[in-house]
Amino acid sequence: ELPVPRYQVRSSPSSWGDDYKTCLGKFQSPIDIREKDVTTVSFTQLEFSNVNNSHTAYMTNNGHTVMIQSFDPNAPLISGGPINDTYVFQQLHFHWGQNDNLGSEDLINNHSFSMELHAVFWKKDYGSSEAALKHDDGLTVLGYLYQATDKSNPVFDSITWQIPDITGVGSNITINDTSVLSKLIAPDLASAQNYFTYRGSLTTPPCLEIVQWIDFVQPQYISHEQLAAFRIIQSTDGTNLTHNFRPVQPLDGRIVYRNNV
Ligand code: SG4
Ligand code: ZN
Repeated sequence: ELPVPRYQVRSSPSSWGDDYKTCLGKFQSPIDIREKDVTTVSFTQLEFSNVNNSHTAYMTNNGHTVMIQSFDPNAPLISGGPINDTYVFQQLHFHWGQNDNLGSEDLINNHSFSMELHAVFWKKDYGSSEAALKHDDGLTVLGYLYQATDKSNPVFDSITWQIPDITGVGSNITINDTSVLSKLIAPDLASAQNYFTYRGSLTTPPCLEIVQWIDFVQPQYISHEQLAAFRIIQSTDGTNLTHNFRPVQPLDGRIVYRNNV
């Protein structure tokens, strides 16, 4: 079991390092991606498989985010691009803010987006997501930025109306749309190759430095109302989870790459 992050004042991200020294390391996430400082590289094609199959997906309030999982043996897979091996989908979850002007974890040119989706994949060779956590190339996380707008995004039709059913910590439901994973994580072919990538960490304690981050450049959209639905869930300490993003961490000389498209 991983420790539960708290975003309230009393155990805010700035004090995670007191108990988890790794959170003070030199490969921490999130970061501010400055476009003028990125290095352009031609990666091989980033490939998705099993992603468009139908998947029974479950949505859980784990006390620190809304998380969507599938226990399907034919889980989505990724390979290629900046990663050398096959990585298996484990779960996706969201980070949001107190208002629509902030909420994303990674920033682009110091700009915050309103929400960020993380799709977490573990390296297949390591046999399980738990075992993968012990290796410095254990995880790849795909990051999708969302900007709040007036227009609602049909991808969230099967999600936001059910969030009131999972306000309690630990509650979960089955999502009534077996293509929800595909809609959330399979970007169209052109956008799929347009990404930033860098070496970083989990953005919650224990902040393990085991993640190849792949952040898609093209932002997605979500309506103000759809986004507001996320802020009603309860957090572990009983208050509303109004925000759950970690502030940006020092780059410490790391290079951020951009795929040449
Ligand atoms: C969220 O709290 C997820 O619920 C956690 O997933 C996740 O930890 C954590 O964020 C950190 O992931 O992509 N933001 S992140 O760096 O995936 C892991 C679970 O607790 C290990 C399963
Ligand atoms: Zn995350």
